[in-house]
Amino acid sequence: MTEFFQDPPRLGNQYDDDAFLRAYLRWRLPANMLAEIEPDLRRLGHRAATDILELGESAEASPPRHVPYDAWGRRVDRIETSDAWRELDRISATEGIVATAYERKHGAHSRIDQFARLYLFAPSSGLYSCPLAMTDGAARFLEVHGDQSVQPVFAHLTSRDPNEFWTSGQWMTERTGGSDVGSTSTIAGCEEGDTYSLYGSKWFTSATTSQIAMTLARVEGAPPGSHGLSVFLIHLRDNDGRLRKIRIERLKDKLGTRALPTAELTLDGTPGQLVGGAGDGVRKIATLFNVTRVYNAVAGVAGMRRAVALATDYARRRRAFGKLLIDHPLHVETLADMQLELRAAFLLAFRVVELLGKDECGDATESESQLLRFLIPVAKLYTAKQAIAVASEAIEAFGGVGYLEDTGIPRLLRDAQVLSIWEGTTNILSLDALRAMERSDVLAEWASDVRRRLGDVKLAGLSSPTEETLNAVQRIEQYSVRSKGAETEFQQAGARGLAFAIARTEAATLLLEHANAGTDHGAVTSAKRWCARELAPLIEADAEHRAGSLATITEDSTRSKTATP
Ligand code: MFK
Repeated sequence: MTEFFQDPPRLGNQYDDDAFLRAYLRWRLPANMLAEIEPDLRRLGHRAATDILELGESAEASPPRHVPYDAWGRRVDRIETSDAWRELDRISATEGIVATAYERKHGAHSRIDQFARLYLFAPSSGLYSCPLAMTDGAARFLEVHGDQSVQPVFAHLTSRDPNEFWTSGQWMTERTGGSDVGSTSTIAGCEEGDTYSLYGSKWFTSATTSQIAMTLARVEGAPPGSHGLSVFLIHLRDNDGRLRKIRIERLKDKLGTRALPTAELTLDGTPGQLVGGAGDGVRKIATLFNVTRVYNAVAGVAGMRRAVALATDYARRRRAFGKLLIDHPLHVETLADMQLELRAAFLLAFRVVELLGKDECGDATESESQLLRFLIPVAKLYTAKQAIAVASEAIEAFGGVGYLEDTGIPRLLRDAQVLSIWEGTTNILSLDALRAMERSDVLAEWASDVRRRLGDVKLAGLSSPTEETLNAVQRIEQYSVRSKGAETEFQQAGARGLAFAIARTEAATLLLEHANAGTDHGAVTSAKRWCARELAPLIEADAEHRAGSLATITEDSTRSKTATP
């Protein structure tokens, strides 16, 4: 009798195998630019399935370790990382994952090139994409708010030379929380000129092995709240490699992102350079976190792509009930739903990437800059939630082995779960989008932008989904008018529903535009399926049932209290 052993899923070249990515790039990039960058993307696609993947897995298997003291009792606070983690740093530099954006070789399109690289790199990188996000955000912050004195730091952050390349941390979260940043309690005392000494605790600091970090602190005597905060640049170590008055309390024990050294720190007189002048720290550091939020969105869709690639390959190997999974209609339907979610989220994330590229190169109109500000939280919150849903579905597509740690598959979900938490949770970002709508006429800008783009969709067969999308825009506007006339509590309670409705409608528009462009034969089916399924309920039903939410929660928790023995 021959024993049965199931074949594991395999990954091929992640550029060549990704027809949708290639169709998108053909659609959005000039042919000569694509021809120029394609060899790099193809090489990275190969590496994402070979050496980078191995390094990412190795980094995951050898998580960072905090060594507080040396053998002789001296406090050293070393964070030991694996060789693999350090090699991923070098590869990030040589592959230009950050640098490509700042070389701006292809003007505004450079961001598309760069984020396509990140898309290929991220899901194999053991979360090295996280320090890169902070690094890119810091580079952009220094470019916008820094003066000549920070130019050498900027050059390190955007270098392709692995011996020169630096990464940056972003330290915003304190024990008071990662959301309510205005309550930051770190104090900065002025020493001389722009040099300050920082005192405080940072509760979650990612990438603590970086060379620099950007952080928030309140200059002594500055007013409370976010306007009283300022942004500081910290060089973590002195010339001998010792931390500069920074104590590492511990590394965090996390659900996922285990290769990533996330630490809890005390700043005890740490020297920091004030950048961008005193005050309005949250507004200034938004330049940084808007970039990291775009990374979050692209890393989210990259994770979805990995989940879909693995589940689809497996469906071609796994037999059950006498045939391959790929021959079971219901399984195919599930895979198609995952693929559709991926397409929609991908286009939403890359819409923001395109706007970011234009904005940075001075090519964006005022309206496009406003749309960028508005769509970043929308894209971040939507892609994060969908990445979790798709990762969960992928695990189920594997059955029991999908639940086993040594297959590597559970990591898809553990690493996806953080996407909706860090860089602004779903609710915080929904409220952020709501505030953007309150402070400007961005909703009207968005609606007229969508209508204009839908006006260009002419392909036969797309008229009905185009009508559905136009109708969705109208319903969002009507809801918004009603909401504006209602109590603040009603508006805030509906912010998530509104943000999701906008995300789904923007995605519908992008799917229709993509189908209309004719670079991908599956695009028409995707656009029709999306519009039929995602635009019907939208937000009205959500609003109707909201009134009783608090009463229901209060009643249920009262009941559970009385039920407790
Ligand atoms: C989960 C653990 C895993 C381990 C990893 C750890 C990694 C650690 C990394 C982290 O720390 S993740 C946590 C990151 N935290 C955030 O991303 C912040 C989330 N909170 C928000 O985004 C809040 O909305 C915000 C802090 C901005 C609210 O603060 P305020 O002071 O109540 O907001 P306000 O008054 O709306 O904004 C102040 C100014 O900033 C305004 O400008 P003006 O002063 O000119 O009026 C805003 O317009 C501006 N602003 C706010 N959000 C903006 C923005 N500008 C542009 N884009 C935005 N998104």
